[in-house]
Amino acid sequence: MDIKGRRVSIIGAGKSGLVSARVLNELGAQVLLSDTSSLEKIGKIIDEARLSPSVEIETGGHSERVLQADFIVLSPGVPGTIPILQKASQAGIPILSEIELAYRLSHGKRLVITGSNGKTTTTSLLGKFCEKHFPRVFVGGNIGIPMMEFALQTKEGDIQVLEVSSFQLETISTFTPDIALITNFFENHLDRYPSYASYLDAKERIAMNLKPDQWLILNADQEAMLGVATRTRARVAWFGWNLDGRSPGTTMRNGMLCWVAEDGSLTELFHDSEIRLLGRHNRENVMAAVAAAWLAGVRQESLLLVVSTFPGVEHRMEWVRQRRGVTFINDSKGTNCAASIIALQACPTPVILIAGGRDKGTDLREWVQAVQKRAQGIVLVGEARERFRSALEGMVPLKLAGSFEDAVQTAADWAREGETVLLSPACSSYDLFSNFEVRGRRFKELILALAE
Ligand code: UMA
Repeated sequence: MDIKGRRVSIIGAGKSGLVSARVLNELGAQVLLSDTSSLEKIGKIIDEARLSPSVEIETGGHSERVLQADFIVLSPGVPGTIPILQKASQAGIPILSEIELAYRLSHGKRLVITGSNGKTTTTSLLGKFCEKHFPRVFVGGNIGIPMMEFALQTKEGDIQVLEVSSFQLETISTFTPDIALITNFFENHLDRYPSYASYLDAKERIAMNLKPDQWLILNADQEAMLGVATRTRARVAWFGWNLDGRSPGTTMRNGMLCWVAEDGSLTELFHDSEIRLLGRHNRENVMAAVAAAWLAGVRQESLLLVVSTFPGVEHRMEWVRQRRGVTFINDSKGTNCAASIIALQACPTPVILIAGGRDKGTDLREWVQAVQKRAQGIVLVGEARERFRSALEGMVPLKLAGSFEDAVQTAADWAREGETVLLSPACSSYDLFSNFEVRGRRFKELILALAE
């Protein structure tokens, strides 16, 4: 991709925008970095990025200057519907997501994971599998390390293991995985998409450029995936508890994780008891990651080495502390109802749940059922408090907290010996925090500071 001398406007000065600005500037582009937040709010982050003075920065809104560009690079958190982007589209200015730009600037094979839940665990695990087998592996994307961070370091023969979100996929055009994987579909992000169907459409874009010799790995236990399988030109592989005669793919048979070849023959890879991760949902993540690794060429010994030692991901069912017989678990990454249900189900003891944050407007019925079943009590916090309260009133003892700190203290005081305090908010963190990681870290800090 020819960058030198091109005028580029970057929308959003978060992780994706800042690294894109740095790299494009290094490659000789004239860069404008534009953000709606005030300089007061994001000045420190921009300073820390130490951009060259030749990068122009505008804060407090996107002005018409954005339109003086050969192309626009869009941060994933910015919806494509904002007025300045509509004007850009009308003016025929190409709009590229950060992952599209990184794709065009990088080399090697891309193993790409999307889905509603389990993306981060699957991506991390697949990254570890690959590291055991290939000399150079880069792991990034929605997992918190923008692809642009390493795009220029990649070369032919390298492996990139990438978690991508529906947001990032909205503005791809040529981005093509060598192996694509969809973990599952659950309702999420209805604050950004007009319907569940449009959210799924965005996710399915992972497959839009796949060619017949590339792989699309799908969840055999979800009916919606059958439709995806019929719409793709790629070769389809599966993972799941019940492959229902489909192959190739991974499944569990008699406690063994197996690879099922195209002709139906089985290769037993390792026993379920070798997997260090907890919970049924994590078995699904392991089956998914193994399917991708196997197709990429990773074999049994490396797979076993990794699954038997991989402890899981920070902020995802992360054990924090045992205090007065109460276990504290940080599942700050549980940013939607389905993830929060899974967390509740994976907890072995009665739970005091901390939930709430920025409301995504999703249907709460199934979540309410899971809360009723597993939680002794629930502490609600953040913008979603009132809607969640109306949905739960009379079903489970609940308390409202005025702040996150108050919520944590209330839950810790409420829990009795043998119970678990679980932070799994079913909401994003943006009402009170800059992201779920900051929320999870604050939770851990508060828990670790509680007197013995
Ligand atoms: N902004 C504008 N104009 C707008 C809206 C926002 O300028 O109209 C600005 C904000 O003021 C802010 C900046 O955009 O300064 C933030 O951009 P961003 O939200 O794209 O944040 P990044 O730091 O670039 O992080 C993004 C992903 N964030 C989102 O998709 C919301 C990160 O995923 C990802 O790790 C990172 O790129 C690297 O690839 C986070 C996430 O929550 C973890 N993802 C969602 C999820 O997993 O559910 C999709």
